Amino acid sequence: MRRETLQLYLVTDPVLCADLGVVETVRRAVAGGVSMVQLRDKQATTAERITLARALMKVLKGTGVPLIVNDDLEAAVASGADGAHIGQSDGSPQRARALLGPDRILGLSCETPQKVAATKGLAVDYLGLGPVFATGTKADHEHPTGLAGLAALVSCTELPTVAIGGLKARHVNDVLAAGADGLCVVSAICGQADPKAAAACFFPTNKGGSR
Ligand code: TZP
Ligand code: MG
Repeated sequence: MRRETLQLYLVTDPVLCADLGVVETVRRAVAGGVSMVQLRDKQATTAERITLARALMKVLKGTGVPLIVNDDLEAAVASGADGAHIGQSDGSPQRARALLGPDRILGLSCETPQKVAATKGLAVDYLGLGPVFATGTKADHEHPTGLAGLAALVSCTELPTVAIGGLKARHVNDVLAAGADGLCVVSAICGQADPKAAAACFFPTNKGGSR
């Protein structure tokens, strides 16, 4: 995948997005420059994820922004989404690749240099690295890496990488300087009164919406 696609990666949270809804939040955030979207809903059923993923695909059509489904390979394939993202306890990347087929995007979360190094040779398209900072958005997150820890993780791979965890627009320069290709955010956009403006704060020179 193109590294630029990871520049501003929005992960949706149905609770934080309750006011506007996930679909409208995504529509506005993409207009503000979001370059990739992940549907993440831990409580939903596969059927519900398929329905929501299809609605998101409609909103993303023609934008060039890929839709990734978190931790539900069946929903990713059935909805026609562009890919799936898995964590370290969501089954093996080999199994995920087999279910997704060769063309869909597969992302994997890695929290330690050992886990990053272990991706060598795997058919994974990008790595999600972190959490960089502590965050209330994910209750059970691993110990934060900090920016130096992020740089250490990036140095263990040649794959495209995106940083996650407590990231705000003020962290863009530091995260890119650490070597990551982009920033993955939840609460910096989900639940904000103006998701388009919130997204546009990250890379103000991007037009958004026409990728
Ligand atoms: N994985 C590691 S941290 C995190 C996930 C899904 C949540 C990040 O949320 P926020 O609100 O951008 O800190
Ligand atoms: Mg997971």
